Amino acid sequence: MDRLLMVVGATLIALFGTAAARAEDGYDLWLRYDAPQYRQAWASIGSPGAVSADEDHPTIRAAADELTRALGHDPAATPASSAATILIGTARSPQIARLGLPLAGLGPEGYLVRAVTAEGRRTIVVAAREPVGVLYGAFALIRQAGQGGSLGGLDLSDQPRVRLRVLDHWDNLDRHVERGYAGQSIWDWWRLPAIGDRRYTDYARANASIGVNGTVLNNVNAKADSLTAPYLAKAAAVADVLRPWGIRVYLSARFSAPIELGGLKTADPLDPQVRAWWKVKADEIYRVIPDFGGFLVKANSEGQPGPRDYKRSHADGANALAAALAPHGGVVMWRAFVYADTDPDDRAKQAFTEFKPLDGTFADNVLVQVKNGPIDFQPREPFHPLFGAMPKTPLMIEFQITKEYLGFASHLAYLGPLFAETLAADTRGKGAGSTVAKVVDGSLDGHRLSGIAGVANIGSDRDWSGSIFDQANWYAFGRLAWNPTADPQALATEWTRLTWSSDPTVVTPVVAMMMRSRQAVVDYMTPLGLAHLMATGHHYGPGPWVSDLARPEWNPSYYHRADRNGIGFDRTRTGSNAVAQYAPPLARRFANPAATGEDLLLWFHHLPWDHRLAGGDTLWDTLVRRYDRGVAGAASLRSDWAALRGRVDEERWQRTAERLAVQEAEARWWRDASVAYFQSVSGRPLPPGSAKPAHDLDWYKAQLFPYAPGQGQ
Ligand code: BDP
Repeated sequence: MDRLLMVVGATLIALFGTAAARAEDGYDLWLRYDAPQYRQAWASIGSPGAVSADEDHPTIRAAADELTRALGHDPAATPASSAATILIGTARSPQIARLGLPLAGLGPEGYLVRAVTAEGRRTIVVAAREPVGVLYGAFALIRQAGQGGSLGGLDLSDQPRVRLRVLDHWDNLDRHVERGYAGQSIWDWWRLPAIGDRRYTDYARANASIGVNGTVLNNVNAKADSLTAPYLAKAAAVADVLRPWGIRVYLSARFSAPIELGGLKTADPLDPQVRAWWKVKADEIYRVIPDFGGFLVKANSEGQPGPRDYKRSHADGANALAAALAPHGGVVMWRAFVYADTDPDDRAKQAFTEFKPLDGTFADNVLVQVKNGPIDFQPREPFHPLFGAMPKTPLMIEFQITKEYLGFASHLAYLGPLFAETLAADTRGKGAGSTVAKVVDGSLDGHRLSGIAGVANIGSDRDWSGSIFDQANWYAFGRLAWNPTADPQALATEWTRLTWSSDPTVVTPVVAMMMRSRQAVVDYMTPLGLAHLMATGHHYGPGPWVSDLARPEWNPSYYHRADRNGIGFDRTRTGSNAVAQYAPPLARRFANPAATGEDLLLWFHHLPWDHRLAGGDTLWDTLVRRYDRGVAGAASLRSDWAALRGRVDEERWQRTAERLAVQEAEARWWRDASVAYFQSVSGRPLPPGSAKPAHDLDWYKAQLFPYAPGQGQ
């Protein structure tokens, strides 16, 4: 009998003893509270047995439950007694008030986390002015525990620099996600509102943990249906789940809804009936969603209706909706992503041309939402010239977290460096130091409203984002929205410890892979400042040869302008003069190829193939070598990952290895197809040591992918 028990015991140890090898499917994201470092961190402060809170508020309850879960306890069970405790609350809590903590200086979302001794007990106190600050403090404490190491002497305090930290879901009502590569929409509109999903809560937890406080539930290419009573009831059900986690719901509004839903003959924003319709609609929304955030609007862009249809300005349109929301405290996020095939001017200039003159004419509760670059979420773009040029208007920045143009969810491209590169760019709008980050957080021009939006990469896939590494882009987005000057490498390190392992032999190589991954993608897709060379429609794979589409600016040939003599888009005075949209010191820099820098060279300049770069090589040779460097980069990501087998759980290792193999193969495909095409134009030999493409150009042109995921509908 005893022997039998021993055998069973030994088997159990064999099965469960190797904690690192526990099967994981990525569902827990960066909130993996079973990871060994948590236990060590809690032990360092006496293994708190309970979370103590004496305020009855749903957000405080959410914070307490999350901490209880992170401590490894069952939130439903009676708290265990121990010598240590975690005390959470606002100044309205008598226990917190007694401690006399300096809470007054914190903003409404700020927090303070400290190790103290209260009533003779070791206590970690998580305190804030408002419940949502307590929630953020709880997650800061958990994040700290997840980094490994001791929590003794803890003293953390922080608050967000940006007010609206928003995910934009490009999710349709039939659950198709435009530019989504992680399954279907998590919003199951058909089953809502009666039938919920545990995922909604876990989505809220994940977002709260990184500070995201708003979500736009539906696609910017919006259907008016989402503003009908049944769909508002569905959105209200989601809002009810998200509310305790400090997250407000927003909706994309279709500008022509007064016609489609209201039966009006016009959607003219200055028409009194149209304005009355929006007011009644806003009142209806706030009856079911009392803390509704507001509208996101894509107007007169890529076929969407808008105020220009009635010869009104974008400000007229935005202000009409803003007037309806203002009595309820809602905002309008009005997108500046506009360009028209009827406008012969450089596409990169059109948003600036249209919006800059409107500066100062938007209502107080309007933010203009500007993509990070002047074209469209490319692997690398200069910052959008509207940043620094509209001081009287709060400008939100919009990033794309989903990787429409960076290899979908199968390529590793950590976007922290892309986001940070844009945010750190100096617009020179008000002299040196006028960074995009300061424009966006409102500090440069003293705006009360500020915001950052990211197009979500979240779907119904078990791992949420289509790959484990794509979770890092969601994470980095949230953390940079909280603090736009955060260091992307520090965020990669933090995420890696939470997601993969706190073992330095994992953290160091994984962070190194992440930090070079985006440049590798730039190199094998669009090196030296090239852009928009992907195939038509789905944007999957290379298509630099495409030049027969009806709208000129939909053709890759419009962007690269390669011919027998050279390559690149001349945006200097001899070309479109887009450089003049930047502040004078930058305009001068970008007008000069030697000062522009290689990363943006062909964005601003059309140069001969023989043009010599700083390193002494010709432009042609450098271009090919950049493509080669990109392929080598992808290959090294794969081999570095191979070396990590056994150091992280096998299931996630394997899933990641599969994707890195796809990335390497597709990097070669991109490189070979691009080199084959550009060589057919330049007529030049490949530089020594550079391999011939695997196929001829016609083979690459013949590759078609009608069923690639994520297409617009
Ligand atoms: C483009 C996408 C398209 C979006 C558009 C937008 O291809 O699906 O609708 O951006 O931002 O990059 O509105």
